[in-house]
Amino acid sequence: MERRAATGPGSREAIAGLERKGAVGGGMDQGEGDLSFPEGFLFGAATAAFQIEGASEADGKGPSIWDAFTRRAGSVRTGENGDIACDHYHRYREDVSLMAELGLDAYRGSIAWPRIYPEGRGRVNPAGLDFYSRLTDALLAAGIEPFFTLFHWDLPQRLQRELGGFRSRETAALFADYVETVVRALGDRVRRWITINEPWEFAFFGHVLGEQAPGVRNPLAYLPVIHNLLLAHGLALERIRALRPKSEVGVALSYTPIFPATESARDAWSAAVGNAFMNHISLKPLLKGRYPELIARRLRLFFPRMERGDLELISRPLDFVGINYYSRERASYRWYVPFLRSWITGRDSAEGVERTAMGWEVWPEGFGHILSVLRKDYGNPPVYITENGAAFVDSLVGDRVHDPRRVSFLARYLAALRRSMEEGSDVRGYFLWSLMDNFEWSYGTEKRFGIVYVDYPSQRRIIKDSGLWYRDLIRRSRGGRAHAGG
Ligand code: IFM
Repeated sequence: MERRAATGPGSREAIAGLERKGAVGGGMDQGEGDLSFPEGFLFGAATAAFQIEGASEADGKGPSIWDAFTRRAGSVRTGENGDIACDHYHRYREDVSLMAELGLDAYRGSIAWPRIYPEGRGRVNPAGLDFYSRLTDALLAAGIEPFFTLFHWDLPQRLQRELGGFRSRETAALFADYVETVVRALGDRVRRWITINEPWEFAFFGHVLGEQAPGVRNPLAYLPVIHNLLLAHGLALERIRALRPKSEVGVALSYTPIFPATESARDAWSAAVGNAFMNHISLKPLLKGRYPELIARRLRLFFPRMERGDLELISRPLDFVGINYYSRERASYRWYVPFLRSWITGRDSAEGVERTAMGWEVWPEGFGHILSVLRKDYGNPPVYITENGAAFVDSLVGDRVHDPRRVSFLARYLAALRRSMEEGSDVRGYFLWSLMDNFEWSYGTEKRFGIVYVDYPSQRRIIKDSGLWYRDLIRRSRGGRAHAGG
């Protein structure tokens, strides 16, 4: 059961007010602050290959760990798999037209490694490369800049079986080979690349909790997987720079600020551990060349063997940091949690907190918090918001999807982002998660994050009110100018 604040910007009253004012799906006055972004700021939307493409065996694609995982009984709440998803593989032209209708400057999609190397290494599948080449051309023809993520969790299953996936350093080296093949094929048209999406989620949900692919439950895998993913990033960045020196390369990291559950000193300490464990675990090695001290000390027994030069490679200068931001969580001291003594949850906070359909607290101020940490502790790097958005329960009524809660969410988060730019953060663009409803991992298609509704039985796409609102925001921000990207 979802809970919603009784008063305040996300309350029923406020949302009803927005609907009365006609702000939802039309006008711009959300009363949340300045929503005018500087010239050149990129407005985009994001997706990931496994979540939208379907066509899981088409044209020589090999199986990924997600194909294998979703076939295990009980792995996805709805019992679905990704065989069809949004059928984007066959409908990409229609989807690019939708992006153009929304006026996007840029699109963040991902490339499926097993479409390019069905076995993860060795034989290249030209049909896979051809798909992304056609997609790139369609985007460019529509004036939309492609930002491709090279690893958004769909590792070739064969590498999982033979090498243990990212538990092995060899997988990092193979990732760099795959990236080289992709950049050779697309680098004449694609300038900006995101190496890895959310190393923390991949390592923790996939290898500690086993709630996501590859479904491993082994806390000992956490640090090796994180380290090898960061290594994969560093090796890939080197290859991209060598092949295409003018490219811009970044990484997409989730950032979930952790706050103490109470005012006790112990909870404050637990929150510091929580932030180190979830957020600084990738930021710090990437931007400062070392792991957070709290983790390095407490989990020293569990670090993999590192080779000389690893951290240097991992911390090569990035062109931008991608931040995926949704919500905050809280930490309490628990003596019985091994090594960390910290219990982190997003679900225990006070009654009356506004939440999305994922149960995540709506906290727009998080942008201000994260960006101030990046300014103060990490030298204010150039940032793209590579994901932000919300799942709500949406329904198709006639030909419309009224989603005032998503409009209100976006208006408040974007206004908070705008404020942190005023405070000096170098934010260059924003990718809304997600362009369209899609396969939300172990939740299947039950959770809808899109600004475009997907009617799965017919695969019809319908732009939601939030999509119309975003289109208007982009138009107004552009003030009659052409796309910033493209
Ligand atoms: O759908 C995911 C995405 O793949 C990674 N970041 C969070 C999104 C919402 O859960």
